[in-house]
Amino acid sequence: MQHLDDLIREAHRRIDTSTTLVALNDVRVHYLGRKGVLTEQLKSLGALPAAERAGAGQYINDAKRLVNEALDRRKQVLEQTELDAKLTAQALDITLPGRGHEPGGLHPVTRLLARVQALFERMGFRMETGPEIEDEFHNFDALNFKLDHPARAAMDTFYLRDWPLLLRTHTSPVQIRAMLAYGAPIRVIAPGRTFRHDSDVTHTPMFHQVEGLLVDEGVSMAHLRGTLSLFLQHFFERDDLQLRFRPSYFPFVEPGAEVDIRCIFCDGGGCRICKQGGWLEVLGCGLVHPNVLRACKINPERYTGWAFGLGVERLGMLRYGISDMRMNFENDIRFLQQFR
Ligand code: 2U9
Repeated sequence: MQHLDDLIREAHRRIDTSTTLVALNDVRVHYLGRKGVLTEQLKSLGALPAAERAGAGQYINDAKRLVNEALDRRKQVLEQTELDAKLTAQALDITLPGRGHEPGGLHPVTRLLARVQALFERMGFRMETGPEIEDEFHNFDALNFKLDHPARAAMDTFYLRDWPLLLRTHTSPVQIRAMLAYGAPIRVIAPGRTFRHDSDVTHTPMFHQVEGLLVDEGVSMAHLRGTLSLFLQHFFERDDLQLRFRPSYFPFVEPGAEVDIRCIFCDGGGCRICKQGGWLEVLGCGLVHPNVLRACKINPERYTGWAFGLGVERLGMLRYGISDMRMNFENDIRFLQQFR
């Protein structure tokens, strides 16, 4: 009995000093398992004289019950401790706001196109589109390009294997098709993708243009200037915007001009953007060449017309300060996020 009391005391001490559930289970197996110390004690009862057997059995069973209860209590404590540790380690602040979803946005080129289109549609221009794969007639011949004009050379134009097909180098063939389809008078804008064999900070092999065309009786350079002036004032949101027409050459117009605006960054004082010149080139234009009208079955003795062409990415450079044209087409989310 003395031996048993020592065993029980030792069991309680080991239970109370167990610090993990695994260690506690080892203690349970050691005392109460199939070959456990207390279990063996019960088995050895048979060796006792019959008179002592019942009392000793009762004593051992009481001891087993007490040890069992002590094990259960300790188990609850350790389980709670382990749970507390786990909760602390995996602490979640459920009061924090969620990450949410970033709203998408329109690509800067899409925004600029929509803006230019909206302004011209308000002035009565109809939007026309056409194929990106064109032929030499609509892209060059009908636009008064001589056969040896340098822009036809393969270094500027992407020719397809199936001559005379090519990727259009401007949207002008759209207006050729429109004049052939509807005749004069006509008032259209042609937005879309164009392709040239060119790539650096201010050129990408694919870029967007908006071109405009107006043909009617008695149309002059004065109408052209008035229309472009109104458009540019609204586009740049400056009603005191100053324009400058410089003579220039394009085979499809005569006379041809390039249009500059007073630098919107320095108001003409001279800065990095206008290279100290005080002016920014924004588009090209002119009176439609009689040969072009003739190619479209319009009588140049009766009708005159004007046209303009602008590069959308170039307008983005001026309106949003995009310094490298290639950024428009890299799909870098840090670039695109700035146009939401
Ligand atoms: C037809 C007749 C005439 C369109 C024109 C320009 C001048 C011009 C450039 C602007 C920047 C091309 O994208 S860019 O490099 N365009 O300077 N475009 S007149 O004239 C036309 C178009 C169609 C039937």
